[in-house]
Amino acid sequence: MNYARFLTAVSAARKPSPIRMLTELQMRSPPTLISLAGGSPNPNTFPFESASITVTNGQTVTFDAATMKRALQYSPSSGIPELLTWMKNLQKDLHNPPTAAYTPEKGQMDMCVTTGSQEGLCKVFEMLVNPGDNVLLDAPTYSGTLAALQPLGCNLINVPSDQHGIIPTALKEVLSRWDPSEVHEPGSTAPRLLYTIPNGGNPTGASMTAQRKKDVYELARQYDMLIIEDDPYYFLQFDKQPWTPTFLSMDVDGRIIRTDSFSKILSSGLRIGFVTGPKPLVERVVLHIQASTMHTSTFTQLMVSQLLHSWGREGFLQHIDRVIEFYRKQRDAMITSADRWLKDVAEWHAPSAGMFLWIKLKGISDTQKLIMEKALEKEVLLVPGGVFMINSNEACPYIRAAFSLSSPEQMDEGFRRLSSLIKESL
Ligand code: 09M
Repeated sequence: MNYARFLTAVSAARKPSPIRMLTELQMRSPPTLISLAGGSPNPNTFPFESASITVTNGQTVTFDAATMKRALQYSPSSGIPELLTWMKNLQKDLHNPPTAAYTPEKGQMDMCVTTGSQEGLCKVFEMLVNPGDNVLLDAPTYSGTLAALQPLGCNLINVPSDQHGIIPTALKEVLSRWDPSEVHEPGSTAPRLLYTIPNGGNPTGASMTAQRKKDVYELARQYDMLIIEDDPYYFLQFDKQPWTPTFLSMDVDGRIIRTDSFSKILSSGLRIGFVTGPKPLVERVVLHIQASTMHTSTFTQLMVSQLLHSWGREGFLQHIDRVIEFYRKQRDAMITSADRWLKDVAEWHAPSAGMFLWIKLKGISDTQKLIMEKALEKEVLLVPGGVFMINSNEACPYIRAAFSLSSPEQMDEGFRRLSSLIKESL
């Protein structure tokens, strides 16, 4: 793959920081090396000494004095090595990406740690999106993606989707405006990027089938596009074991950039996410990190890494099973309440992953006013669907309900209030 054709001028101009290169060299050197090069502060002056964090299963994550010093110090921009290695192994075992065995130039699979997947997405967009570019996505989509993409001045093109995500024939139809043999010509306006949330979509709850992913990947090959696979709800697939094959698992060309997140399974506040993709592109993201945040908090990376190492793969997957079990019950409770209160006034599809129910209100053309004014009076809060649309001013009859935080009783009462609100508004 010719990755240079995908880079923005800003991203292509990024150079490694000479100081960071020296620091990373020093970290790999024997302790006999006397370095007067590093600008790291002396951790002996730092006020924290040790830590002991109790894990729900009774284990503890402990930072002795030496570990604490490391946790409080600068660390590599791509992430601390033990966390990266653990994650690379997991990624290879879960997805078996063909690119794992490639040379770097061919798009060898690489990874970096990001401060939540949001940071990864934002930096990936900045790396790839020029003003005026045509970018494909299946709207409604995550408002944080729109917030990161829209200021870049690109033209967002909606690909029709349903409860199984992007409809391949519809994507083909959208792409038929361009001739695949001309996408490499100078000045071609053909999209070079497609973004999608393949499992438990936010806000729709949609999950793509393996066949649809295969068909979409084939179209990406035909038009030489990169696919951004934003998959924070991968580990929240309720009904399927083994989990649906990912785009990453099909990536024979090195055209997939995948973002993973620990936000929904370990902690959202620790801010740990990952970008997986072809080495030449992951390297550009790391250069951006170097020039902005420098790295994700060493403390939180060490905390998570120690937990993962003490759990091992099996312990991690057992934890995931418990998380899935929780959200599956929550989903079931929400569907039961929706059936009880909303059957006559709304419609929805039960999601097979994620934490959202996407509800279409019947007879109400736009939910913005209903939610922002009247719902608050009735003491029930939902997200009006418009915020997930490419054009947020367009009337939208949908609302997003999250089943993550409320108890089944609260969901039931919330939907009772919503139902009476809708009936009053008709
Ligand atoms: N609502 C998300 N989604 C959200 C949300 C959020 C505060 C976050 C998709 O934590 P990260 O950075 O790994 O997650 C970012 C992210 C990426 N991609 C599809 C997501 O849904 C997180 C945070 C308040 C509300 C929030 O509503 O949906």
